[in-house]
Amino acid sequence: MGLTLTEKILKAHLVSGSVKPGDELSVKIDQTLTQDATGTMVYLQFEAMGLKRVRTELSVSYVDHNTLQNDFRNMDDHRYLQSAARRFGIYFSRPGNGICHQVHLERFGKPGKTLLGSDSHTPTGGGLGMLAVGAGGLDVAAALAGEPFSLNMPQVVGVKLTGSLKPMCAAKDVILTILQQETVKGGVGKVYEYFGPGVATLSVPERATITNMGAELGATSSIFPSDEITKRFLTLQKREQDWSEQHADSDAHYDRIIELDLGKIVPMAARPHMPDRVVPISEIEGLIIDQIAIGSCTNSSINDLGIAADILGGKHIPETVSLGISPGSRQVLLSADRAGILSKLITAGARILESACGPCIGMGFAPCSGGISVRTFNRNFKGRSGTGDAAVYLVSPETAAAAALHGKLVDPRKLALTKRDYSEFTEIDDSMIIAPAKENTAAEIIRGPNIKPLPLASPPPDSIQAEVLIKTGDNITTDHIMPAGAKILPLRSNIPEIAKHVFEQVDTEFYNRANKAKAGIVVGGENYGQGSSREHAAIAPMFLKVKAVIAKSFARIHKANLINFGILPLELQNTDDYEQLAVGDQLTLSAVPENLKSGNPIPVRNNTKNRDFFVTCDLSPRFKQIILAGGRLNEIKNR
Ligand code: MIC
Ligand code: SF4
Repeated sequence: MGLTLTEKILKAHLVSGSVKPGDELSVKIDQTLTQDATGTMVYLQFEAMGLKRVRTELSVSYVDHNTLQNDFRNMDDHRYLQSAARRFGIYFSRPGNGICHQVHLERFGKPGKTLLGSDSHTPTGGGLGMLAVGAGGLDVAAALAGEPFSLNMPQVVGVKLTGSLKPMCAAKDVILTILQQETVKGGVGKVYEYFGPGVATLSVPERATITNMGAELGATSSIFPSDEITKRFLTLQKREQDWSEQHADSDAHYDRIIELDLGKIVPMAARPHMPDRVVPISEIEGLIIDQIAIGSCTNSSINDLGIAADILGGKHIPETVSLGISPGSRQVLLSADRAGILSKLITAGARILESACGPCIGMGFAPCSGGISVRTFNRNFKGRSGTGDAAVYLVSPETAAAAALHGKLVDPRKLALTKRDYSEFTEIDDSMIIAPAKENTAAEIIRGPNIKPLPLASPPPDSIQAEVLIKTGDNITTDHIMPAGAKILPLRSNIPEIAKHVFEQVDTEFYNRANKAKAGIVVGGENYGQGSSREHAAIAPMFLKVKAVIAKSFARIHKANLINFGILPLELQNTDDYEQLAVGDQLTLSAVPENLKSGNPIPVRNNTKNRDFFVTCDLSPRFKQIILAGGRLNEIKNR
């Protein structure tokens, strides 16, 4: 039987294990990417490993998240990252050069390669036919040191595309449709692999919009074949030598197949406050809006800005709305200038923001109180925009621009325009990327006063006595656990400070309660820790003495981050026991290391309720080794 593209790439990079479903395997990582909000931790961890130079084929350090620079802290981090890149042989993409995923797609991604990134939207690279996976910073630091990346063989879901998109219907509407069907937890443990005749009708940036937002399905990755369209994209990037053909065998076996006729896709929107609350625009047409934002790693290519300019060109936005545009990269900005797109947008009243994550992560352009904001982004979690009571709708650039023109949601098909291809205006300028020196250097690493050492976890004791500090519902995101935004992001290099904000949007008393308790436990529902890769959602709770999370189920990256930082990810053997647990309950977990080793359920005594129940910790041999060592840094040191 033939192989899927996912299996082919994994097999070609296999270090141990096999591609049999459910098996643990480890693979060689060719490329890594980091961004500044997770990157400082990555390079602090890499420094702690004591190597002179990275052992990957290519590694890039991007600065795109913390670019507001309200005080010294952001730029101190940038300096640290730049000096670490110089010292360890890493490309450095300077602030202003663009969002990591967009720039990586343009300048570095290669079909057939593996990419590990300390950002959950790393699968954007799947638009080029590479296997790109998001992970916690420590896993990326280990990959920089040449360690393979381990995962359980995901199921491969084939998405068969037929037909072609109708005018004003977009790639964003495709992934929103899939999210509507599959939900934010439907993709856990899966790779979505696209195939079929519809693939050839989508450009690389369109494919990348789809693979980018596969992260919202909870998927390990998403991937498209690499074909003539990919070749054309790389040729426009003056990188035709990086192209290779990549596709599944014609008789490949998929664990499941989803069939999607692109011709039937209609404009969609994800309503507040989850990316899977998707409805057709026609159902919510007429909604009055306050703000529109076009950009983010999901939708800020030249054609995304181009269609907005074509919709808005020669017209002006009404005085009731504010329109912000953050081009995905400096390349997009320069090309949009060359194509006359920028002047059309500016004349129409758009505010041109920096080429960075910006409003997507609450770094500026927050909506007004109770505001309705329509965004081309990928996440609409409550409070993420920077305004706690704002309502964010996720849409395509077509729908966003139509909304900007009318001050309300309008089905963009009513504008009867056809999307133009602006890619011929692609302007290459790598002058904001600093290439690594060929030789090892002893260049000094510059550390500002906000960069504090990383705290270490310790191995689990025989029995754990701890208090339930918080009880959450299903689908809790890492934004709930460790919020981002303009106030908190600058604290990413300072764990004692950032720890004060853990769970603050959900429960303002969490920090005080955790401080008073000798040790803590978090109780969660299904899909606990979905969303970003930020390991701060594990490191900061670890710093606050959280010993375990007891949940119904976990999201992949967060579970790995908990293990890496020595917090036990425990699943309720009987999910009904969830009802019995409450904040303040004193729990005793017995024979912890013994049961972790054997894989047997761990008995838990709820001393407050006088009840007993069991939790399970079903870990691969490698994860067991890490958790028993008290986290991955300890485990690497032990070796
Ligand atoms: C996000 O979109 O939530 C982020 C900010 O890019 C995160 C990374 C981070 O928290 O630094 C992600 O997606 O992994
Ligand atoms: Fe940046 Fe938003 Fe993309 Fe995260 S999702 S990398 S914050 S643009």
